Amino acid sequence: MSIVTKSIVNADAEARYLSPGELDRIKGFVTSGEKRLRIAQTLSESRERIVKQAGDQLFQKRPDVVSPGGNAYGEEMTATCLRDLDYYLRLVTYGIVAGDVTPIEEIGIVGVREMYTSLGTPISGVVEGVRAMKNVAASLLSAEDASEAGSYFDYIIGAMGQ
Ligand SMILES: CCC1=C(C)/C(=C/C2=NC(=C\c3[nH]c(/C=C4\NC(=O)[C@H](C)[C@H]4CC)c(C)c3CCC(=O)O)/C(CCC(=O)O)=C2C)NC1=O
Repeated sequence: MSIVTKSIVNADAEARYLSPGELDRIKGFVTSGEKRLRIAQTLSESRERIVKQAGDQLFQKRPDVVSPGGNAYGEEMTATCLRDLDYYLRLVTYGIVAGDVTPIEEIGIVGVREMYTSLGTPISGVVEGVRAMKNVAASLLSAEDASEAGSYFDYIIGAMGQ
């Protein structure tokens, strides 16, 4: 839910007008809108490059995951691994557009440890891949935009790293 919808739901539950604080937060959301959309657009357009380069960096750092016995060993499993990175990049663009990590949390964080554990996927490897995507994304953005985008990647890294 965006900050706009959330604020309206909260205010209406108490049959009151939006508070100055709520209006202020909505103003921040609207003011940063152009920047957030610009970032989401760049990341969406560059998704193949970001995923490919991040994958290369991940497999260089963690050759174990693509070696015999590794969870991403073999063409099909490697492709599934890269697909997961693409999923997380997509969720990052949702978060950036919403100005809120809730979509990332609901779609990609809740239950993720249990899921990866049951698949035998090393979560540290997924975190490494997300970190690599953050760096590749940063190289395509201005410093200011990279910092904004970075906070969403950091959210995933922090939430998975617990
Ligand atoms: C959008 C929300 C969402 C997520 C996050 C998601 C993840 C997800 N990753 C999966 C598998 C997988 N995920 C990986 C990923 C990796 N293995 C490694 O060693 C690397 C560290 C890592 C890549 C970075 C692999 C290799 C599999 C296949 C595992 C298997 O089939 O044994 C599966 C099992 C079903 C399938 O193969 O599609 C799910 C559900 N699905 C979703 O709908």
